[in-house]
Amino acid sequence: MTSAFNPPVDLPGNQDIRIIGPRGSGKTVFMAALAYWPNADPNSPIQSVDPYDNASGELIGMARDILADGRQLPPTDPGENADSLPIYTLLITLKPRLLNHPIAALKNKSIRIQVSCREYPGEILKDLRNISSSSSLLNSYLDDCATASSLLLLIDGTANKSDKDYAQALENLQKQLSDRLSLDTTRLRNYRIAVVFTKCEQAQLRSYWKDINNFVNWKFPAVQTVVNKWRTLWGCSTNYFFCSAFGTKGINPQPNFKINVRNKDGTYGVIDNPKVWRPLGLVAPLYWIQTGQEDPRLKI
Ligand SMILES: Nc1nc2c(ncn2[C@@H]2O[C@H](COP(=O)(O)OP(=O)(O)O)[C@@H](O)[C@H]2O)c(=O)[nH]1
Ligand SMILES: [Mg+2]
Repeated sequence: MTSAFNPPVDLPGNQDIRIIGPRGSGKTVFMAALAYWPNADPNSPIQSVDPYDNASGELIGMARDILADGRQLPPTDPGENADSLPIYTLLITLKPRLLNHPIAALKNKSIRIQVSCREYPGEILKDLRNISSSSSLLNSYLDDCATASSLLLLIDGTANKSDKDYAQALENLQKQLSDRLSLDTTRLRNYRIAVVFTKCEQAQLRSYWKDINNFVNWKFPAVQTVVNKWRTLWGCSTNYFFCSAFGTKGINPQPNFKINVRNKDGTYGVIDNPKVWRPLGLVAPLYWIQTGQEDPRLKI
């Protein structure tokens, strides 16, 4: 909670983010875990995450009633068009870091960012791969996406053999957005793309926590090539992150996760012990999208 006597400094700019990723990559769980922010660590640099609107209040309900009850969320309904999907707006309050926010730090003030996110259904990645048969629904998502200022691309880090499929979809996404934004070079340059690998509490990702570039190079080389090309063509910023909405548990940390299914698309299951549920790395990509800066305290 923020103090009424020493209100936080609001960082400028309200990034309008679109969340894109295959079905089951963890998009809704990411947003729900962020909004709910269970078992906040008093030593964490993140002071609080607060809903700003009714839609994000509903996310908290989903997290509390479904995830914290050890169940899976239903898939997101594709909706009639992009405008029928909710935009979730959250306020994230952080303890300042002298290096990034010297004035706030010296005044002992918190800093606050406001992020607005709209999640697209995973099906659009499939539609993007077969763009020739493009539907009016896909076009409505692409038109909406072109109005945003940044992308949060969520990929299940445990997925196998999906690299080329994702890369193909992302290449087409880049081309479609380029067609829609081609005259606006400032917009292109200011675009920020965060590629976030979810479910990183899983054993096969743990050894890469400190070496994400090596991970991307090894596991998602085609995605890496497309993202590099995208950055060069637009002159925009791109970055990679790991996160886990479920986190770990115990002194010798183990995934706080009970597995139901593992297949080539990824890993699916439920929270093992909701009482100690504490997400990892959810704020780092949003902070980077908002400020263009990295805060090492937020990274895992
Ligand atoms: N192991 C693990 N599984 C997760 C995590 N986040 C999501 N999942 C799993 O992925 C499934 C799909 O997540 P969801 O957010 O509904 O996917 P969406 O289709 O991208 O919105 C969930 O039901 C969980 O089983 C995570 O942090 N760790
Ligand atoms: Mg969803």
